[in-house]
Amino acid sequence: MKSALITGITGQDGSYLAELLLAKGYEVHGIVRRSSTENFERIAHLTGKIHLHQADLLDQLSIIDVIKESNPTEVYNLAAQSFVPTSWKQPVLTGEFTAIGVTRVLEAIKLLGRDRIRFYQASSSEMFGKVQAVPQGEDTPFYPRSPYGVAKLYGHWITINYRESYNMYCVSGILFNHESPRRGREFVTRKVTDGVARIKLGLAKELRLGNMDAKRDWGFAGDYVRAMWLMLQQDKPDDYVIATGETHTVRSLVELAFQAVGLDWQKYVVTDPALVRPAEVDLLIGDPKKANTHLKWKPEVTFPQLVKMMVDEDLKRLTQTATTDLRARGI
Ligand code: NDP
Ligand code: GDR
Repeated sequence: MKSALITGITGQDGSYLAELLLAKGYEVHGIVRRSSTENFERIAHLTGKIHLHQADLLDQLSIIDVIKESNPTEVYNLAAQSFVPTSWKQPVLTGEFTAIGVTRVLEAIKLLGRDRIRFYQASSSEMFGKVQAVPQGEDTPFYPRSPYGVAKLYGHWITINYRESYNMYCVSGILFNHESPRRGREFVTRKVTDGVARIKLGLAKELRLGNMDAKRDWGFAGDYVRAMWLMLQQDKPDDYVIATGETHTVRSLVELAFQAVGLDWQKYVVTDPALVRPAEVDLLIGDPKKANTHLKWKPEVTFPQLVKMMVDEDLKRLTQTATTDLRARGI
C-alpha cells in the first residue's frame, strides 16, 4: 500500500489532496501543529480515515520523528504562511516556515529515505511577481514582489538543489491561484463570494476591497491537487507550471459573483486604499502546455463555474447558520 505524508493537511489544498489520495487507496498521514483551539474543519469529514501527527515546520526533530512514524512513500509539502499581505507584517516568520521549512523537510527525507521517498514542493506563481514574460511558463525568469514570493523562490530552488545534489526524487509544482469553497476568507475570491452571500442575505451592507485591476489566473483547487499527485507518478522528477491559461481581473470576479445573486456590484463595493499592497503583482497568466502534454493534466472547472460554486456554497452555509441560530433562540 502506498502511503503519503501531507504537511499543511488542515489547509485548503491539504484537505482536497487527502480526499484524492484516500480515493486512490493510499494510507494518508498529515502533520498538524499545536494550537489552543483545533482548526480541523476542512478535514473533519475524514476523521478515522487519516492519521494525524503533531509536528511543526519550525521544529526539525518533530519532522524527522513524523517521517519515521508514518514511513511514507510520498511527501507533499503544502504547509506555509500562505497569505501574501501577512508576509510584509511577519517577513522573518514567513521565511522560517515558507523557505527554511522546506529544507527541514528535505533534510529529514535525506536522512531517512532519500531513495525511497518522493517529495512534492508547493511552489507558486507569486515567484513570477513583476512578470518578465506573458504567459509565464517553466522557463520564465522569476522576480518576486513580496517576502512570501521571495521565500517561495528559496523553497523552489532548494528543492531543485536536493534533486541535483543528492539525486533525490524532488519536484516543484509552480501552481497559479486555485480556489474553492474551502479557501480561507482572507483571500480575494472567498472574501468576495462570502461578502456577496452576506449582502444577499441582509447580513452586510458593503464589501471593501483593494486593487480591483490586478489580474489572476484562477482555477479550482480540486483540479490542482490532481496535478500534484501526477507529478509524483512520473518516471523522472521535473517541475511544472499548473494553470488554466486564462486571466481575469478582480473586477470581473466581483461582477460575476454579484451577477450570480442578481445584484449590481457598483452599489456595494467600496475600494479601500488600506487594502492595497506595498508592491503588487499586476498580471499572472500561466502557460500549462508542459503539464497538458507530459502529465495529461487539464483543469475541469471553468472560472464562471468556480465563482458560482463558491457563491452557492457561501449562501448555503450562511443560510444554515442563520436557521440554526434562530432555532437555538427558539424563533
Ligand atoms: P492554506 O493557507 O489554506 O494552508 C496552509 C497550511 O499550512 C495549513 O494547514 C497550516 O496549518 C499549515 N502551516 C502553516 N505554518 C505551519 C507550520 N509552521 N508548521 C506546520 N504547518 C503549518 O494554504 P493552501 O492550502 O491554499 O496552499 C497550500 C500550499 O500551496 C501553500 O504552501 C501555499 O503557499 C501554496 N500555494 C497555494 C496556492 C493557492 O492558490 N492556494 C497557489 C500556489 C501555491 P494551520 O491550519 O495550523 O494554520
Ligand atoms: P494572492 O491571492 O496574493 O494572489 O496569493 P489573494 O487572493 O490574496 O489576492 C489576489 C489579488 O487580489 C487583490 N485584492 C485583494 N486581495 C485580498 N486578499 N483582499 C482584498 O480585499 C483584495 N482586493 C484586491 C490583491 O491585491 C491581489 O492582486 C494567493 C495565495 O494563495 C498564495 O499563497 C499563492 O501562492 C498565490 O495565490 C498563487
